[in-house]
Amino acid sequence: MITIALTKGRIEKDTVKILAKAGFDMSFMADKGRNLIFVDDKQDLRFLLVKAPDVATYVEHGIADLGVVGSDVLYEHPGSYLEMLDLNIGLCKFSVASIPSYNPYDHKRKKIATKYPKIATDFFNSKDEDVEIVAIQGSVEIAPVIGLTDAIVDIVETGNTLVANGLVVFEDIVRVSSRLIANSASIKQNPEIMTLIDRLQAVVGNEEV
Ligand code: PRT
Ligand code: MG
Repeated sequence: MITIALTKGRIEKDTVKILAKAGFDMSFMADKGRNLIFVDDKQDLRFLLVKAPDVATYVEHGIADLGVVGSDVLYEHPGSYLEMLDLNIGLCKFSVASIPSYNPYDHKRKKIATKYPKIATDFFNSKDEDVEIVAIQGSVEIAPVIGLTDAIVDIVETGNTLVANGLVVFEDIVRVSSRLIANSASIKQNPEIMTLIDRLQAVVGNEEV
């Protein structure tokens, strides 16, 4: 039995599509209801639907052999799992955004609101810019509007959320996509896991990252 932890939510559908394209019968997940564990004895597969940061936790502890999770989450929660494939889904980017009148050069020590303190800190440090991070749990977009911070670091996909809140992108930080991660002991113990990864790689068509 191979266990795969999937990020519940917006990247779930595309992940299931990739698995179906790779030849797995995913119909057992069609009627999800409130189920969080799906077992298919015929294909010897088990799926866990969990919150994004927990995907890495299940894989690290070897409860899941494989996991699918955004690179944003992996960056923020580094751990002892192997990154096997870029699945090229869940595409978005990290950007620095603020109100249009914001001038980055006005602020010697920038105050930045974000749900992603590590990526924000590393980005400004890499540019030798002095930064104060204000960790926010959500609705980050309002922070520069109401004057809590000078700008934000957040995920941007279509840009609609920024526009709706009167913000513009000042700088892009890095591309974000969903990755296939693996437990290293699982890979050594069960050769069928590598076979499964090869099948997924044939669908997404890229080299190991
Ligand atoms: O939202 P929730 O708390 O339920 O869970 P989550 O954020 O952990 O999961 P989910 O399903 O929202 O996101 C899962 C993964 O999808 C993330 O880890 C990213 O890798 C990827 N992804 C792709 C996105 C987006 N696109 C995205 N647009 N994650 C979040 N967003 C949010 C973003 O935070 C911002 O608020 O959408 C808003 C911006 O979208 P646009 O289109 O208006 O620019
Ligand atoms: Mg979300």
